[in-house]
Amino acid sequence: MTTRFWTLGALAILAAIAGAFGAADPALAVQGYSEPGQIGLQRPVTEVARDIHSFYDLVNIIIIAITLFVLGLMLYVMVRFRESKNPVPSKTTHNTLLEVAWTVVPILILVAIAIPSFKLLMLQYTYPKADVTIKAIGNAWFWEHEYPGTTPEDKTFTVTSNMLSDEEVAEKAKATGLPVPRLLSVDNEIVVPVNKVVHMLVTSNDVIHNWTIPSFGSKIDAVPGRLTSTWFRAEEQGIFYGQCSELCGMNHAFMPIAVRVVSQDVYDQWTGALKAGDRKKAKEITDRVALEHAGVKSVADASDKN
Ligand SMILES: [Cu+2]
Repeated sequence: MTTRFWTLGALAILAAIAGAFGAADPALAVQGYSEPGQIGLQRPVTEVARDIHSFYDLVNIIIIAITLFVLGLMLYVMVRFRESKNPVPSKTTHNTLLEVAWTVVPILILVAIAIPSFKLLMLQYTYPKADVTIKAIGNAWFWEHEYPGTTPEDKTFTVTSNMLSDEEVAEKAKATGLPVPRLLSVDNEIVVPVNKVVHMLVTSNDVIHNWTIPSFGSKIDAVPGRLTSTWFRAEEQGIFYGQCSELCGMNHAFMPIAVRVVSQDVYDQWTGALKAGDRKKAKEITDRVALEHAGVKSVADASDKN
């Protein structure tokens, strides 16, 4: 009877937790940053990020099941074999069946974790052919992104992103009527085309930083004197944020990364403007797309909404 009670209780808790995982998704943010009160990880927009989420859920369910099973066993033993009810303890030392079971079952659990884990690693480290290659350079404390040209006419250009101060955030939010997340927004966003493979080559000018966009499932150390890399194929347009994820010094918390995912057409206009050295036009393009991504046609329209 006692065993049955604990089994049912454990199952009920597991079901509730599984329900919470499943139910968390629809309420999540439409943009690439975490919302106040959000449960779970940032919404994935790449295959790698989706696989990371499934793997995270799988491992969590296994961890919770093991923890509840062990808790149940301990409580059962404490009650069933307490001194007052069991004055003469058993002298049993070996039980072949039990010993085989507690060796084999953990092996099976590890195999069940290893298979999806290796599949995920394969996906993360098998680079599809690049449509766009960008070099990210970490600096204390801001990011530079270099878009290398492929021919002498195809000019290389660099986008330098600095975090917006609290005053700048307030100013921009007021001017555009759009959400401008604090500690994430930057002056110059980098732009990539939607549904295209982007190779991100990552390095640093000073100390170790880390380039990451959680919604892309990309995270890699930026090491001075070395080139590391990650790749992503964003399946949705919008703005996606990340923060330096390697403790790098005083302003570590203030060097965000902002990636704007746009159509190929807009991407070509933006790169065209920067190759021609017209930073003002490039900025106008990203400002215009920001309004479109927020579902408004113009600044006046955005102000109406507020
Ligand atoms: Cu850093």
